[in-house]
Amino acid sequence: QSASDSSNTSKTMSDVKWEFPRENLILEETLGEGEFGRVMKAQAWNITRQQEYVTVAVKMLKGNGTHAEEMDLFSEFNMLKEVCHPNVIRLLGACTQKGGPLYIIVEYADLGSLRCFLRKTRRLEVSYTCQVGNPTYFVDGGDISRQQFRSIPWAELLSFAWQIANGMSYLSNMKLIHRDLATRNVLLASGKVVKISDFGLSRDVYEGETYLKRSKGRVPVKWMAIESLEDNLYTFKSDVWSFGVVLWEIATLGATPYPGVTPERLFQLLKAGYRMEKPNACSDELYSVMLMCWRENPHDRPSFKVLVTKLDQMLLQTM
Ligand code: ACK
Repeated sequence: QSASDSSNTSKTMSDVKWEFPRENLILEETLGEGEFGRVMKAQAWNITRQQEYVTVAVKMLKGNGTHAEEMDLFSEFNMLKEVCHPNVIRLLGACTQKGGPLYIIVEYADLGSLRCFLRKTRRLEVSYTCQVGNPTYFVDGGDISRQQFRSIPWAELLSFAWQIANGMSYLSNMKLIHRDLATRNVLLASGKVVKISDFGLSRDVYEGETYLKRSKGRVPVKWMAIESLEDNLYTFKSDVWSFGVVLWEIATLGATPYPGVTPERLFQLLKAGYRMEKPNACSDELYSVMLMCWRENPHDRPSFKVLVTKLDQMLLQTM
């Protein structure tokens, strides 16, 4: 392709450094599907230049993806090219050429999403408690008593929180706002290493530190900061709010936030000062961090750097 006939968009879309031959990719089962996207498990030949097949995850659009969704996937590709951190999902390559669909190839996280992982731990406990009675503890959104029902060590939960804060601290240093931080978008690789994923909605911050969302799509209301709900404003500090919700998800082993509250009612409740209660299974210290993340004024919320330090201290206390 000559310089004269390549548009600006196609220049950012294809990238020789990352291009992977489609014929070297064997797609396997679907790992998950969203409204427009699909993630498939696959085997990639020689992607690590080791003359071997490596298990990878391939992100693509479903048939009904529009141009805007395709742009979101390209934007995710472009973000991933810039980042390299142990707690952020790693880009391995992409198939952008030869008229086929766009494939983004990332490292495979064999333990799946943190949300599923946490809920599975809980399900094991359901069968256990069912034998001793009272399964009502496990209604979605309900709390789990720390002493009685949690089989996953508290230090492990804190380690997940610490790793997410660490990855987010890196992203904010890179001037990237995630905009959809939630345990469903955090993956676990072997060794329970956290990988922040799903950059579809994330944006580079070129001007100032605020991103104003232009169009209304499906929005993750229960993870959104008060200013994002009110004015579509996204900053590093709105990611910090979402991180507070992630801490709540971790402490409840993957419950859905604001149980019983409809998304329509949430904004008024938050505006009136309502915040989620401390989960039974949560330390006072971790809950106080959640409340800091949910302060109405974004400037009063801690940075990810401060959150890493706080979680570090909490982890040390468990040793
Ligand atoms: O909880 P899961 O099994 O793990 O369901 C979701 C689903 O796809 C939609 O995001 C899974 N998934 C996404 N990316 C990856 C990946 N890189 N490695 C493994 N599973 C993934 C995720």
